[in-house]
Amino acid sequence: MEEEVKNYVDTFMSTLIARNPGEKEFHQAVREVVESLAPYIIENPQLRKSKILERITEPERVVIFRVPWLNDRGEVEINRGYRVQMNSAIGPYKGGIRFHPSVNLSVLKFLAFEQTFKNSLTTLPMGGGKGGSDFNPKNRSDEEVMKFCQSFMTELQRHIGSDTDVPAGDIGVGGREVGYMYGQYKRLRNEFTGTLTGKGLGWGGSPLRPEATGYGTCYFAEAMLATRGESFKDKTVVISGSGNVAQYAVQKTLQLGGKPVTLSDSNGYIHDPDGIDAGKLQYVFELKNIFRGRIKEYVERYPKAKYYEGQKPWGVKCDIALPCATQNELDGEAAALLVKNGCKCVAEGANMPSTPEAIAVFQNAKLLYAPGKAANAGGVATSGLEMTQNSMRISWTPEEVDAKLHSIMSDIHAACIKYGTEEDGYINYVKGANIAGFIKVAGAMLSQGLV
Ligand code: NDP
Ligand code: 2IT
Repeated sequence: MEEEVKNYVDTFMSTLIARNPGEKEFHQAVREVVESLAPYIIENPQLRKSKILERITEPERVVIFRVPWLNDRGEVEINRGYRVQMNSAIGPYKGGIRFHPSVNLSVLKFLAFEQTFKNSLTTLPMGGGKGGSDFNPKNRSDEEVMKFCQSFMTELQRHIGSDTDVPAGDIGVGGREVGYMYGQYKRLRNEFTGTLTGKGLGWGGSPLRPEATGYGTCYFAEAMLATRGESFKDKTVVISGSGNVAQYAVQKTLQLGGKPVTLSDSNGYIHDPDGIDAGKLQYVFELKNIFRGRIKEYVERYPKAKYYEGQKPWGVKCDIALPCATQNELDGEAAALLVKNGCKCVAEGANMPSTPEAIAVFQNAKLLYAPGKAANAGGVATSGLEMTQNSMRISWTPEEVDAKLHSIMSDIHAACIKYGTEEDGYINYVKGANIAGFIKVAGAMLSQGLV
């Protein structure tokens, strides 16, 4: 069987790589899923004959477009816009928009692929999609960001809609960008519908959508820790990133009694041995969301903390690690350091932050390790709740949304246990999430015929 699985994976991957040359992030995301699913596919000839895995790795549609705009100096700038509509078997395409210079087709295909499984895990009816641009919003004025968002949406609006494809935020896209894009969408289409999520509270947004990814990641980690009779209480928590997901991961860590000690950005990390408490977090909210500053400024305000230029926080001794910045930010060496320093639990707030080598280190050490598609699904789940509220034209209270978010994260955790528990009792969350996410999408694809 082992030999058959290996052959299946090798053959599948060499065909996929030949069809999608150079797309290394996409290859990485697919390989992880195919390695989990191969035994299941081999046991189910119907899935193999229907080529479900070959179909699920081929986007239903990819749109690539020119985004021309004028900067504040009156110069013409050209960016490239994308929307990858990966899979609509169980609902309209759903997934964020990323604005970052590193955005390319490979990155967006990996994200849209992961999103398909993640959205299926939420139990809500959402297909998988992802979009974005190589536009860099850093050091741009509000006017420039608005002009870019308007030009981007002028093309994107043809391809999306509340029952077709519902974008949201991701790296570089928060409330400000969603606002500008929604305004332009509404103007061009003359309709006020739930076509984007992450909207402002006063105009169709859901309570707790900004908090949802970070909170959900902590709820998931809490459930993981509970399988070993542990909790966040008095645990030291290392967090990377300092954007939306990281900020609310800090907040929920504090509420659960943990001690967050790090934050980072692409330039370096800060370590605050006394802990980032609620007052310091308030400073971070303002620094990042209002002044759009850099995390190194934290040490000017709190001199007992230290800033480490050009480094990542994984060498800081901790009990729990929550990577909340970006893909491949935690490699095999970093994973080995975390294990050596006694870390017990890693839950991914970001998408694919751990390299395959890092995942192998965690799993060999029998650490509690959960991939982003399970642990960070609270963000898109709450987007799904925003879609429901928009369709019903009502608003739930923060307490109602929080209760639903909590219960969705518990259900995802239970699904991982069901499909991921190994013979020795170790919960392989990667396998659990991949199989549980796949079963629902594959079943829908089989029912809907060859489309
Ligand atoms: P933000 O743009 O709010 O913050 C991103 C953070 O990550 C910043 O601190 C940024 O630092 C850092 N970062 C980005 N790119 C890099 C890089 N190449 N190297 C090092 N650091 C980097 O984004 P979010 O917090 O929304 O997203 C963070 C992660 O969470 C992403 O992987 C995203 O896909 C994932 N995610 C987000 C969800 C959401 O609802 N927003 C939902 C589920 C997952 P810098 O300022 O230097 O760029
Ligand atoms: O990666 C993700 O799940 C997101 N960026 C959120 C997507 C969404 O539609 O809310």
